[in-house]
Amino acid sequence: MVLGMLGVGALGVVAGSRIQRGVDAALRPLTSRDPTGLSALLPGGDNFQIYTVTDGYPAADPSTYRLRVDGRVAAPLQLSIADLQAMPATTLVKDFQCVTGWRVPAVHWQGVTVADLLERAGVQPSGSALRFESFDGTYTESLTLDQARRPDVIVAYSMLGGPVSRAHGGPVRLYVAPMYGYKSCKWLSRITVTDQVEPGYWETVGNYDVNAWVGGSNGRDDPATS
Ligand SMILES: Nc1nc2c(c(=O)[nH]1)N[C@H]1C(S)=C(S)[C@@H](COP(=O)(O)O)O[C@H]1N2
Ligand SMILES: [Mo]
Repeated sequence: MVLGMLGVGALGVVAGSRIQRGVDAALRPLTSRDPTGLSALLPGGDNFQIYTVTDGYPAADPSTYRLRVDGRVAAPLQLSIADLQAMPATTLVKDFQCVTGWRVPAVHWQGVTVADLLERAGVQPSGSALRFESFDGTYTESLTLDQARRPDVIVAYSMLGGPVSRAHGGPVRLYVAPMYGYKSCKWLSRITVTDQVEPGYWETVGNYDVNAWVGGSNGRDDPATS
C-alpha cells in the first residue's frame, strides 16, 4: 500500500516535472483555450502542468516554515505546519482547472479553511478582502472575504495523497476550488486582510478576471459564444 502510493507519487512527479515558465503569459490564454473540451475527457492521471513565474521553485524548510496572517485582524498569527495540522482538517476531492484549458479531475486536497484562519485571527470591521503572498517573492493573489470564507477554499498542506511537493507549491499552498488555478497561490507565506481587493499577479500581468469562477469568468460563459 505504502509502496503503491509512493509509485503514484513518483509518476506524478515525472508527469508534472516540466517547468512551464511564463506559459500563462499575457493574452496567450485567449488563443490557447481548449475549444474542443477534449482535455477534460482524458481519463485520470496526474496531468498537472507545473507553473512558476520566477526562475525556479523556491524552497522552505517545513520545520521552520511559518504562515503569517496579518493586516486588519485583531490578533496576527504565525503558524507552523504543526499549528495548521492541529486545526480542524478539511478534505476536498475536486478538480483543478487552469484557465488555459488543462484540468486534473478529482484531486485529493487537505488543509484548513481560510475561514477558520480568519476566525482565529479575528477580522476587523474595516477588512473586506485578502491578499495572498508567495515566498517566491513575486506571485500574489486576492479574494474577497466572502469568497475566502467558502468551505471549499483552503490552505492546503496535503495534495495528491502526500505533503504538497515543492514543485506544487509546498510546504503550503492555497486551493480555491471554485476558481481557476491562478487563484491557488503556491509557496504561500502570508495572508493579509486588506480594505479592498488588490488584483493578483496574472490579473495584472495577464489581464485575467479577478473573480475567477470556473466556467463563469475569462469569457467562459459569454452568452454570445456558448
Ligand atoms: N507562486 C505561484 N503560484 C501559482 C502560479 C505561479 O506561477 N506561482 N501559477 C498559478 C497557475 S496559473 C496555476 S494553473 C497553478 C498551477 O499549479 P501547479 O503548478 O501545482 O500545477 O498555480 C497557480 N499558482
Ligand atoms: Mo493557470
